[in-house]
Amino acid sequence: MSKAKYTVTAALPYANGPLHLGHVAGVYLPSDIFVRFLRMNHHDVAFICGSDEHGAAITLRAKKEGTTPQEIVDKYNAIIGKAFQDFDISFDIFHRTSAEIHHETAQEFFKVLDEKGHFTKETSQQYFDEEFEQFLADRYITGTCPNCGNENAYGDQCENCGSALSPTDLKNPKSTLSGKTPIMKETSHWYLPMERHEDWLKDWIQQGTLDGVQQHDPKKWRNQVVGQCMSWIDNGLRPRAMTRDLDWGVKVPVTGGDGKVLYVWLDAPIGYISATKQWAADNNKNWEDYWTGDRKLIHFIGKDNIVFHAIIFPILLKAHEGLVLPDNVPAYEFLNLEGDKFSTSRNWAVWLHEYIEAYPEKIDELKYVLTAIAPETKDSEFTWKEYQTRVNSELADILGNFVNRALVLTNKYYDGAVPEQGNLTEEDQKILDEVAAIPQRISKLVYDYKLREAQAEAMNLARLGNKYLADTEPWKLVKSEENADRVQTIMNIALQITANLSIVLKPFLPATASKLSEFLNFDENDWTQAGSPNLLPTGHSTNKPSILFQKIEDEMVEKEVEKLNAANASEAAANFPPQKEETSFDDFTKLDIRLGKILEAEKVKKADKLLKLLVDTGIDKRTIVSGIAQHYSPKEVVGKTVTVLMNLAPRKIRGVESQGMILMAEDAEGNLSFVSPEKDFAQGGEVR
Ligand code: B3M
Ligand code: ZN
Repeated sequence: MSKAKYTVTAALPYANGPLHLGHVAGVYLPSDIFVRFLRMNHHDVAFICGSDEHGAAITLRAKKEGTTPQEIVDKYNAIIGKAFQDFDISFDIFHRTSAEIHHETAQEFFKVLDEKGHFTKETSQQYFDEEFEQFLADRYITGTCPNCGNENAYGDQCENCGSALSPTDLKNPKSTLSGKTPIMKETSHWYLPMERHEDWLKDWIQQGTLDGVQQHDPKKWRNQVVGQCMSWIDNGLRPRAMTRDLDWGVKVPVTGGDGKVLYVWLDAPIGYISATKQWAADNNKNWEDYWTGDRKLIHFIGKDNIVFHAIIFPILLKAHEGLVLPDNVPAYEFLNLEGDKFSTSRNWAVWLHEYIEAYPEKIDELKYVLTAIAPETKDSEFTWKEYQTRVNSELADILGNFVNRALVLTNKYYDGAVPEQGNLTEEDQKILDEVAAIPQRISKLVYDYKLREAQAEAMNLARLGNKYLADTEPWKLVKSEENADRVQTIMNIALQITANLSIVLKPFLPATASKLSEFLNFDENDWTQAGSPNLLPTGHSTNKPSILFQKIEDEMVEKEVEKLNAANASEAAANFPPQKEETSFDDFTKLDIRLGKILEAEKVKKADKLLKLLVDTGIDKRTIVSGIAQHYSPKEVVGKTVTVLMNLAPRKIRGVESQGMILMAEDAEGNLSFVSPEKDFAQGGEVR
């Protein structure tokens, strides 16, 4: 039976910042392990990635840094591309969506769908930022997620609960350009009427069939992928705008498209195809071999990309006709860091390029730990302490220790030559049976995308060898001549285990596997050779080993944790004023702070920042003027319970006498929030 052919994609990282360990653990490392394994098993495979260079994430970063989107994407495409290279992620191509071949491919794709009538042209009211004179979509608008209450949800998705949203779904929408509440304005766009595809999608997701013909095995899809897709479908698919009023992106290639670009989630997945085209052109191949016919398309992604890869892109691929649909979408949950979420804005991250710069000799140590804790089915946690524990007590004490013993003793007893494998005891045979079984267990786990368990299985081979030497103690037996044959057999088996490790570790720890090959003078890339009891013939010469893994000292852990806290603190300090001078408790008791309820609200004439509020304080109803009009509309605040500084001297503001102050909280981005009790207290309650 000919081997299945694969096209494996890894989510295109936005070129608006560096990669952190969360990105690596949840997409790029697992996809690399999977592809390395496929290559060792003689599958025809293309491994595709590149940077995602359009969308609001890029233009907002450019605005923040006072530069152009092109400069931003050039900078981060280079940083990310180099980090992947230095971390030995073996893409066949790392491309980019600002490349001309991508614009051409995406425009051609759009025209095919448009000519086939898969879009509808709709005119609608969209949010518009009057100050910036720009329509707001996707990440240009934030607000409260209707599903989970996350107040920083984006106009196209909530990264907290993974929901795909439309801007009008958001509560308290705010422009990320001006910070103001946007107005609604008419515009027209091309929509993908996804509801038309509901029937076939349901069968395809749940049964893996198209028109009754089996396409893929849905049992191999992760529950959270099927679950999220089915809840999206059950909530009713709706038309989704596939174009935007923006100037940075792939221009809409049909009449009426002036000033409009393709929606980034239409454009970016087509980046997989354009990258394949570029790679095929560079390597004298036909790109269509990788996107048509009998080919398994696998999308490695994070869970916040599920609906874009398992619903929207499949609809587009099917509508285009002639292209394969995904065979699997292994989506990863989130990796957290030292008890908190990774956060670029709070600088709570371990950046991949910084790790590589600091520890160029510890690439496999990080690969091992990230695979061992990979968030395959639930969120997981990276801590520097666990990194140290796993490197020291698993890599060094088990794998490193075993390999070192096997080779040092071979060099000591036999001058590096593989001794003869004599008569086998029952225990020996059990060991060799296990040596034969482990590679098969690894294979099944990898084909089922269970890479965390697969790596653990590979480590079990090292455990097996370590225990075998500890139990047989050849260093004791060798003391008497009568045991010479027995010691030869033990050492031969230990070396066969080491040779098998040099094969089964290759997908997970390629640098370590190479070192083993060097020690053994043996380099086998054919997975089917793994499991053999005779990889090294008698007399084969081996080399003296070096230490595979240096132990991680406490100082490194302390340094990294301090660096993390310092970066977070400096980020916070950079965003917040320093503490004011000390005050006394007596001074504090002079402040009369109580809960109030806003009864009425109106804008103050000729003052775009002020609201005039009527507040019930429990002891009276008073007028208070508050500078929140750019953050809240009058109707949004009526009925809210707020915290009031009561005994502030009355002040006339724009002709209105204000008796007190409403206390507000402000975050690093300048967003405001009322300071309200977490319990539903009535007005009048004292705050102290
Ligand atoms: N650029 C990654 C993200 O959402 C997004 C993936 C595109 S894959 C076509 O963080
Ligand atoms: Zn949400």
